[in-house]
Amino acid sequence: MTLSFARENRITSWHFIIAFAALAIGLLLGPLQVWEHTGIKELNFYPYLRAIGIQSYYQGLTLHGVLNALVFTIFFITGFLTFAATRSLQKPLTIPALSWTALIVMVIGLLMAAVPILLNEATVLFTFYPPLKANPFFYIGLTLVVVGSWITGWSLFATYLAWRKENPGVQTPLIALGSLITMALWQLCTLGVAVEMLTMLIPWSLGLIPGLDPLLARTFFWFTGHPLVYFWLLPAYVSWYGMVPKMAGGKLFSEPLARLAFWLFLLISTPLGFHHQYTDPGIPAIWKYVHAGLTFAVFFPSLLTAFNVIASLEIGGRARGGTGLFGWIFRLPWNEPSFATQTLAMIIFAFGGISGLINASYNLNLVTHNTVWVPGHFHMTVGTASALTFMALMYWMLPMLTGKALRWPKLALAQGWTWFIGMALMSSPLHILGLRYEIPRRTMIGALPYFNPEWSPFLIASALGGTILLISSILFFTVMIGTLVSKEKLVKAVEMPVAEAYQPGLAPKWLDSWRPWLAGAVTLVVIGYGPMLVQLIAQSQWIVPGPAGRLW
Ligand code: HAS
Ligand code: CU
Repeated sequence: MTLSFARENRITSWHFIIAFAALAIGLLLGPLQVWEHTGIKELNFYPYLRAIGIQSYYQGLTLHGVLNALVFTIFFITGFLTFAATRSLQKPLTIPALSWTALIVMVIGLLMAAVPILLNEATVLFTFYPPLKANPFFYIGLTLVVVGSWITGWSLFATYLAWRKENPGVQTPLIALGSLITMALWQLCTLGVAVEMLTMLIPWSLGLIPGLDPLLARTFFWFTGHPLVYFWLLPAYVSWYGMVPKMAGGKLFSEPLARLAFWLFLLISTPLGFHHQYTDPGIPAIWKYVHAGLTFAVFFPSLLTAFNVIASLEIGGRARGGTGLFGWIFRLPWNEPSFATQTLAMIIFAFGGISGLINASYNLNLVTHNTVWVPGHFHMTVGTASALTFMALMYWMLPMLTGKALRWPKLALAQGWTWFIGMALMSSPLHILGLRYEIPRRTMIGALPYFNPEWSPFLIASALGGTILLISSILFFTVMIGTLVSKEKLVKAVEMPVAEAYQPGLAPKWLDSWRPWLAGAVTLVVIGYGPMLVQLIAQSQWIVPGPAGRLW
């Protein structure tokens, strides 16, 4: 009996339409920021933006951060995981109404959050740190986007439970397991931001409580804020483990190790948010060291991934006739847009990971924190490992969802390479400027009274990189829209690539049982956050009023 996934395709397609619409707008602010940073007056376009409603740098930066880092990612990921999990289980959604409801709740939330930003009433950036204050609809809207994403997860868990009942004793396919673990991690880690929104930011912005405790708010935010990065990363890992080895003509070198990596992310990702708060007073150093140690621990599953994915690519390269120590690299399908672009994303991510480890080092972080080093880091991680992988997935998913052949595949290939070159050129100077000159992040650098001409070569290189990224973005949307309007049908149906295990059936049972890993994750959260949260709540002073009066 051939299964129909037409409904799942429609749900995924709507998620993708909204995700890439958000990206299209959010991306545009990027080049404006790097051009302004050069300090070259002619490249500062902010005064002209007033004509289209962008009143301030911080409104633009909030649009850039919220649309790219929150809206694009959450809509894309919930759509992709719905697609990947149901295809991998070979089981359509058990309660599709739940997934539709999820999407509707997310869209309502998006509209509620977007309007205040566009009205310049929510210039609090994507981390919305109080005592900066926004229009309450901004907070309520983002809360609904997260609630909607939870409902997507519940729909996937219901489908999975039904699958488990119908397939007793059968091991969960890897792509489904990675997708479901990502959703489980998301449900656990978003409890922090849910508490922050419901008990602090929403009542405070509505004027129901006179003030709040910024340290407590930040702590709840970073309870979510770091595991959020793995919610962004793990869908890319689902593809890098579960699909890319197949595209390379290889096999997944170690399937058990891949499973272990996903479980370790669930286990360790949440209780380490203090590495974003090393300079926050009021958190004893000992707890910062505990979180630093756990951050180094969560580095490990990514190292496993690097080893396993490269070994899997090597199997593919050698199967294509590659020889010698590195000859296999050149035999990989570099002419295939989705494969090449994802592999380029991995290479950039390796450097983003290294700068993440430097961030995680308590003492080094005191040098890099709040400097442009950090945006340098996260444009290589979420801006490339995640965002570029998500774009690359579209090079086979769009044909699969539309039945149309990918238009201009060579342009798609050019898009991957221009993103790779543009991002390397945009982000590397930011690392140097942050480390050597401690230039502050989230700042109109070109307008700084202490602008130092020594910075200019690096800022101009970064602006050149941002310009190349703009060209890459235009290439991406050209290929997408070209494919959507093209009449050329696929000659052969596109299937989701599923990598086989190099040695099948090796994964032990404990790599397919949820209870111990979930129990471990919750226990680590209680240990890693419990005592400090009790103390911070007990000593909290809800007296910081934020800006006086109504902002709207
Ligand atoms: Fe981070 C700040 C530490 C990963 C995103 N991070 C941020 C912020 C964002 C972000 C958005 O400890 C700023 C938040 C804000 O606005 O304040 N980060 C880490 C660490 C990791 C890490 C230790 N970050 C990510 C990922 C992100 C992301 C992933 C998004 C997707 N980060 C920090 C810290 C801060 C921080 C501090 C706070 C800084 C401050 O002071 O504010 C690790 O998880 C990284 C592990 C990654 C690796 C790389 C493995 C390489 C792989 C690819 C190999 C394959 C290749 C292909 C090379 C170890 C898997 C080869 C190809 C062939 C052809 C052979
Ligand atoms: Cu972090």
